[in-house]
Amino acid sequence: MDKPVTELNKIDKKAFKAPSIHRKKKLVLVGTPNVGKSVIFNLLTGTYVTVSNYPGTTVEVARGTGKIGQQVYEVIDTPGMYSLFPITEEERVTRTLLLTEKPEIVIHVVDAKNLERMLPLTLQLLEAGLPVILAVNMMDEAEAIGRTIDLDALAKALKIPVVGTAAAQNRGIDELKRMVSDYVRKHVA
Ligand SMILES: Nc1nc2c(ncn2[C@@H]2O[C@H](COP(=O)(O)OP(=O)(O)O)[C@@H](O)[C@H]2O)c(=O)[nH]1
Ligand SMILES: [Mg+2]
Repeated sequence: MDKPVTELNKIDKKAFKAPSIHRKKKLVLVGTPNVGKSVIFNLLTGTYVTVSNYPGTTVEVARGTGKIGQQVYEVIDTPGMYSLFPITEEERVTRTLLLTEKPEIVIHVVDAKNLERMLPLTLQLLEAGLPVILAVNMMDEAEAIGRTIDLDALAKALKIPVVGTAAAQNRGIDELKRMVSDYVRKHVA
């Protein structure tokens, strides 16, 4: 009569002691509207994506799963935000999500054409202690208007990984993935 109970205990303990490598890490995409977050989200995730209202709100958050290197991630696409100090419901949701879900990686996606207007949010995210990688997207459009961006200088100044991407052309995405893997290997146990 004792035996089944013991077996059950064993199973439960095993479930709770699953090694952390099998736990999905979280990767959150943030940035202002129309910078390419959802295009990057689609490139990072597979076909199984769920879109649901954030609890208690009408704000939609998309979640998918993607493998980067050897690690499986829950990838979360957030509504646009201009500031970590929320004015809109979308911003409030994104702020709450960032602070409660404790992602291992936050990718701040910015538009290379309007870089200087978007960097204040990068600084806010860093000040909040979030693990930020900067994806300078729309590099194709920046190049088309003759803008060059010194990504290395930016990375040195911000002391975070910075990658140039043109997501709509699938450019820079492999490098972005490599940076995510490197970051997680270095910073996350
Ligand atoms: N030229 C160019 N267009 C892009 C790039 N990335 C995204 N887009 C386009 O920009 C628009 C907004 O992208 P979306 O991913 O919906 O932005 P989100 O609002 O940040 O999620 C779409 O029409 C995309 O096809 C890029 O790197 N280059
Ligand atoms: Mg979007």
